[in-house]
Amino acid sequence: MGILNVTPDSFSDGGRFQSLELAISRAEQMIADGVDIIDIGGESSRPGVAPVPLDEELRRVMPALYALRDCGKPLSIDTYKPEVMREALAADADMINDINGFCAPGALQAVADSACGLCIMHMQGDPQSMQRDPSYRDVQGDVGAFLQARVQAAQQAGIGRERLCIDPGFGFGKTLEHNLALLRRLGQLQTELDLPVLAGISRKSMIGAITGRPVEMRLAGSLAAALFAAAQGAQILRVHDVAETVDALKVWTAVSNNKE
Ligand code: 7PJ
Repeated sequence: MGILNVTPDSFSDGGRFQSLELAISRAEQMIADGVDIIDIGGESSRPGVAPVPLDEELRRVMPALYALRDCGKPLSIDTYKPEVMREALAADADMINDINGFCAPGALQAVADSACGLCIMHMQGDPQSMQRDPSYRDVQGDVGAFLQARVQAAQQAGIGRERLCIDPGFGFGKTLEHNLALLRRLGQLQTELDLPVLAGISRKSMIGAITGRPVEMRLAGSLAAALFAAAQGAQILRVHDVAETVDALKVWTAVSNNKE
């Protein structure tokens, strides 16, 4: 899954048309690089960042969705707002990726009547405050129990399990130790919930904390984490660097599939 940010703070020179043009050319490059799913996000969920109003999120996301919907790749929309989900699904989005685990009132109803895929992610708190003092009784158990409950809620809303994937939400209300514990036992989460797992670790602060690198120098660390997640059974990797991740996965797959 390739990350396509359509947030002004990810474009240095402003301008809506320029942002859209840049987003489209980034998407085209990701397709050339072998991406399987494009994840379009109009709200930065970096720790401490203020929420984006609904109309502004729609103004960012919808033009990109319309421009890319015939690109031949499934399009995912990274949002926790039911109104954005509804608009995106009316415009044929294939998947909704909700960092808030479809907890907002009306979120499950917004997706229930379509056939879209869902990514249910765990977050403790909200993006503005989540990194202040994250704490768990047992991080693996707490995250697993939350995801299990949301899977049940989705099924009760009439959403079939075949539409779901789960994500422990690396960096969303987690210390480095929490993130490492979750990554180490990602395979266990997958086995316990028996659903495909999505892992989003690319360039995150946990990579920075381990390597001491700023965000633009976290590729090698991100690749190591991506391969570890894949080895634990993660089926979807949400990444910025598609070409490099595809190469890394090709090599890892060739070696691991060749068991004589
Ligand atoms: C994630 C996400 C993630 C899912 C973001 C960033 C922050 N969606 N959206 N999983 N992260 N499913 O990319 O650094 O980890 S935004």
